[in-house]
Amino acid sequence: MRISTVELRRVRLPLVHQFRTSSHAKRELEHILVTLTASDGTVGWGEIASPSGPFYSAETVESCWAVSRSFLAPLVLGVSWEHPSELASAMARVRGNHFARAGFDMAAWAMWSSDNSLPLASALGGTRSRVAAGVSLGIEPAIDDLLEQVDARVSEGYKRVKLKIAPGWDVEPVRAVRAAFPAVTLHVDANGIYDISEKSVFGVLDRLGLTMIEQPFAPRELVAHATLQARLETPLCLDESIEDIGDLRTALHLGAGRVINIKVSRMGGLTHAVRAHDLARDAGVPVWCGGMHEFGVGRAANVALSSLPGFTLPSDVSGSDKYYARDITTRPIVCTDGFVAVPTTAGLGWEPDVDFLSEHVTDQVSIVT
Ligand code: OSB
Ligand code: MG
Repeated sequence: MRISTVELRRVRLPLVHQFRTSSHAKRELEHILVTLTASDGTVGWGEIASPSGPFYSAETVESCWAVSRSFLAPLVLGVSWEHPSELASAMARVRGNHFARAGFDMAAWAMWSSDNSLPLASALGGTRSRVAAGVSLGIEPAIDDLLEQVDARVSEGYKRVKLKIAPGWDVEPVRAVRAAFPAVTLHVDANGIYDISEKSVFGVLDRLGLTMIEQPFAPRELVAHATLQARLETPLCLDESIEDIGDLRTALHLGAGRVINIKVSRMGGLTHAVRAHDLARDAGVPVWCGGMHEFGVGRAANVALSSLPGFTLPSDVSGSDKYYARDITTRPIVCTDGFVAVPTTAGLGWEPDVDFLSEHVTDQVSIVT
């Protein structure tokens, strides 16, 4: 295939509920939608789901916009390819910038699967007809607010609840949730905020029956994660630490975690996310798909990825309604009784609603050969 046009749209949507992690808070999101059109007219959509500021990873919406326009678009416009992995290899000339690369890679997979009349999930090697959905809850003003959130999500049937933690918001809220919901599958995510000398907090959390403790330390502190993991019963899960296959290989070698959160954005796209899945599966390490509050396009890619056999833990594929009053796709992504059905139609499975989208576009550019 040969791509003849790249369109980039910056799209802004408000969140229905403020989301706070140990690193930042947000009330609205601005993501970049990538539309690739091939010379035969086939179209593929992808989403660059970078947060606005460089607090989760080094990327920002601005950096993604600049790299996409100046480097990725010219690069993909010049390449002839038979499979999305070839385009991913071509884009790997660009170091880092994984969120930006992910948007292009996702669009290539959407285009390729629709051109081959395959659902995206099957194109990736997915085997499940529905995927178990977990939900991620931010830091709330007070414990009662958090309990209310957990109650609502558990009643809706979500299969797992993840709580964001930070110093000053860890043992107390987690204990309160555990006491009120003794049977709920619960995990915590620190987004790398704790100092590697921290012991007592993890000692207490280790006795609260958590499925995992996600990213306690800074991304590059793999040895510290391995040391902590050796002292804990609870599996550690790595998120920010795993930006590429090399990171994953190192983490598995060190025993830095027993669970891996695979994010399409953080890994630089579906091509690398599938490779990470394969490597973890060969090592006997369970994985789940993490989210970045994706709009419907990126969320659809997460659903497809989560259908692969190694995704044995509930993924962050909450219904669109958990984050947006109205999603950018013609149909929202719906979670029923804790599951999202994997589409059986060719391509992404959800269509962007271009009219609705255009009302929320803050900037757009079209780049042609
Ligand atoms: O660590 O998973 C994270 C959102 C922003 C930054 C980091 C994270 C998150 C989430 C989003 O938890 C969860 C979702 O998209 O469903
Ligand atoms: Mg995380």
